[in-house]
Amino acid sequence: LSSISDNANLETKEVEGQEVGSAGYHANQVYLDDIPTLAFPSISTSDFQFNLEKAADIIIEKVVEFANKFRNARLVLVDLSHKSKILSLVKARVVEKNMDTQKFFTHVGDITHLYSKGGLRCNAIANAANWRLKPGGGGVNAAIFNAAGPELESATKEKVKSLSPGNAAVVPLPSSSPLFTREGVTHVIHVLGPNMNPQRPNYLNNDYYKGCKILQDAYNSLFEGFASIVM
Ligand code: AR6
Repeated sequence: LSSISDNANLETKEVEGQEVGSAGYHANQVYLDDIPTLAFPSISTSDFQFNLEKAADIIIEKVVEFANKFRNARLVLVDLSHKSKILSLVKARVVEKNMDTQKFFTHVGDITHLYSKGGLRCNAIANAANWRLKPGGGGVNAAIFNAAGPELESATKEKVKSLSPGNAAVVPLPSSSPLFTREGVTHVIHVLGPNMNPQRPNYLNNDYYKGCKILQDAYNSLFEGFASIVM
């Protein structure tokens, strides 16, 4: 396993009574350093049906670019299940490329409960949004809007009306939002990725030339947005 468990440099403190998760690290860890952290889901690979191998390559490419540019920041790719195919593909590449697992690792858990259930403090979380930036619709978008309360919808509306594919919008979370008070998240960054699902808007009809370009732009825009908050 590539992630935090193998990393001797990352100091962690176990919370008493927690069991060891099947990922091989303790489910509730407190990260003693406070490096600015962004947690993000794999953009476009579920409802938007983007190819997982191609997405994993792009995630690694963009994470490496970010890590070379911003040394004092951490990125965490999150998915709900230990069986997540995208997490496995990305973890394999992290090992292959011998990447610094203090600056980038994968985490299994709900992105709306990273601190309360996973002991992972994140300043910002990314949302795989829809172009209207509306709540609901399933996936991580529904989870984040639900968890953040109506505060996120109004804060989003104030900031931006819609997104085109490949773009991200940074939204400061009002301090009354449960995501802020419970999880310590100060910003949600909405990202609109490429769509390969014929039932959703801006369907790319299997055009992976365009699709890859848009996914690269989406991660660029997401990571630049994160850097603009914490640097
Ligand atoms: N915590 C962590 N990861 C999650 C969670 C969660 N609570 N929920 C889902 N994922 P998707 P897309 C993972 O479908 O493909 C929406 O309805 C999931 O397993 O949310 O970009 C929007 O409104 C997958 O790895 O996003 C858009 O219309 C990843 O998050 C559309 O779907 C992204 O899955 C966007 O589709």
